[in-house]
Amino acid sequence: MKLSGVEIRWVEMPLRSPFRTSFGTQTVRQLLLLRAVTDENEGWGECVTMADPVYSSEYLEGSADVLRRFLVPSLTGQIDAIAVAPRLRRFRGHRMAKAALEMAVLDAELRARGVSFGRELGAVRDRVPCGVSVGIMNSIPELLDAVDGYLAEGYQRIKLKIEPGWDVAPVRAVRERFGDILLQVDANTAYTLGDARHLARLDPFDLLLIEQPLDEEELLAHAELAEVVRTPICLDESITSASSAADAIKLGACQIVNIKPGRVGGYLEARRIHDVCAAHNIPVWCGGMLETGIGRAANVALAALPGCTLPGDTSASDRYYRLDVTEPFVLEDGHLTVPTGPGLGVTPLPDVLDSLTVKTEWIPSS
Ligand code: NPG
Repeated sequence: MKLSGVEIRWVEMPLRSPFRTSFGTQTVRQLLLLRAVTDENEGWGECVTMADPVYSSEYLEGSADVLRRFLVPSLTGQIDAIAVAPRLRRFRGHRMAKAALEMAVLDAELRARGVSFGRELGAVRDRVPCGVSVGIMNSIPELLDAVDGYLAEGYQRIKLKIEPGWDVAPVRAVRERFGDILLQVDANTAYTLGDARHLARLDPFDLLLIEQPLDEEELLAHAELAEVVRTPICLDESITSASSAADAIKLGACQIVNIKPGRVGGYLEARRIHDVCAAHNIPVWCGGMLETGIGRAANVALAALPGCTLPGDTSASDRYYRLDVTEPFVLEDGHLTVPTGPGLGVTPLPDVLDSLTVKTEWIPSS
């Protein structure tokens, strides 16, 4: 396959309600959609970087810049998806930008071959149970209302965003009100090892896991924390590759892993992490980064792999957006259906995409 170039679209998607985490409040999701044009087919990719470098060091304009100046121009001559990561390896970091480019090439390739993402990645389910991530709220009654609504919609698991000052009380309130639901928390690195005893106060609430309590570089500290808290520790930000996953497991820094394809450089590396974890009996689940229907389609395929034994942050389109760029993903009986069409199995609706696009740029590959 030969890549002629990539069209980047800057897309702005208003959120239905503000989404607050320990790293800030989102009201609009700004992201990049990529359309790879090859001599065989076109493919779509989604770059999940945020506008500001607050979740990781990557940010939207940085991703656009590295795609324009280094990544896309490296994909000259014959190329297939498996060769994308090795070609881009000499450029350090920028995993979300690399993931988006590999995803677009993989989509083009799979569409040409008539194979779905799910089949290519090794999906074993035709639908996946879905969890929902609930942001930090202004008050406990507001939180309880939100959780009540999501449970009524059928979500199978609730994840509460926490930070110092918003942790034990909201968890207790949700547990007391809703009883024996699947419940977990996500700290997005908001704590230090000095908070270990405080975090152990979450133990009585039988959480599925506590996600990324400490800084992303603190693998050893996570292992020490695991000696103090009984709640299983899940890593997100710390896991950037199959090799870092293997290290974290060996060190005892995590008992569960959140896989986000953007964070780890693409769906092919995501599958390797899945395989490493499966080999060590470490459960994994598919994280989310407020994707459009494009990223969601691929995430749902990943979530259907055999080792994804916990519900993912694979919510329906209407959790975040009134208008998605594709046909919306709709929750049915707490599940989303894994697309079966070639490639992602979904494409952007041209008029909707145009209405959400604020800028477009063509980057030739040579
Ligand atoms: O359902 O897509 C979703 C969002 C799940 O909470 C969620 N994502 O820290 O995991 C996270 C958080 C996030 C969102 C991180 C956007 C980065 C960007």
